[in-house]
Amino acid sequence: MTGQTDHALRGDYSRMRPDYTVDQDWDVYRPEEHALWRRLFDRQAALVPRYACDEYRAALVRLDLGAAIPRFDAINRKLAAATRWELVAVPGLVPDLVFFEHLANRRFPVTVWLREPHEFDYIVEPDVFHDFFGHVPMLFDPVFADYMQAYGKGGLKAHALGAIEMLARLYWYTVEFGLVETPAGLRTYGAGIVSSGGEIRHSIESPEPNRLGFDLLRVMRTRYKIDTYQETYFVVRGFDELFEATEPDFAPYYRTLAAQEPLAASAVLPGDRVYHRGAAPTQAA
Ligand code: HBI
Ligand code: FE
Repeated sequence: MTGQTDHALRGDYSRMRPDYTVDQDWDVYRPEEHALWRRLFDRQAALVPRYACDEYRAALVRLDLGAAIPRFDAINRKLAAATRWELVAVPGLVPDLVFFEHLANRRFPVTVWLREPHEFDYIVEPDVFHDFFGHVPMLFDPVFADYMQAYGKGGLKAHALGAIEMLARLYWYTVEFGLVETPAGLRTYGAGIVSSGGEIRHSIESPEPNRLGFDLLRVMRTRYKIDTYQETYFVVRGFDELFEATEPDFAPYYRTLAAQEPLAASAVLPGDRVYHRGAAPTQAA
């Protein structure tokens, strides 16, 4: 979810603090919003056992999110004990630098508003269901939690080097749309996938998209589209692979990448580790 949206942002930014946080005001949610949350939760919870990784599933079971829009402060008590992360309520998308600053301090921004019923199947901006159901369970995994903080610290440096776009690609192809290899086959951990009614199945079962091995430079070189299913999913062999990838200083990578043409989302290169070569028409070339 990059901050570059061409439409006005939906949230109410009028009451936010200098760090873009607001109070969740849980009592303001209407009964029909809790009912919509339950419908969204029930649809995804039925799909998670088959398509989501064990780390995600183990956390989701412990969180008991199905009854109503969660109270961030109640979950924070469990999250702090598990990985020292804290959820902070925000009106919606926040500027890149603000976002990275929160992540670098183990604070995850969660949007407070919920989509409208007609957006049941698709929403452009992240709402509380995307942010909470999609992102929060993985913050309970210690290795992934450390990756998210390392990502935030990297974002602050990338911002200084004008390399935000490359880092946004890393976030997009891992945190939002990442797959992981397991003994039982490929599973998802990406928030954008696990919170989507259609893409959770598509990402694992469809013959259309490519499924390629994660490689940091390859991912940071690859464009993405925000309003269609992904044409390529990248697969990590474990979350420590993600954390280790963020260890080195990225500045040399940015210099290498600045000298290379970005790749189309559908590209497959000779050096790629190919789990599945996509069959979609756009791949023909
Ligand atoms: N703001 N609330 C919020 N949530 C995001 O996921 C988010 C953001 N601002 C910027 C941003 N993501 C992107 O720039 C990052 O994906 C790089
Ligand atoms: Fe997200």
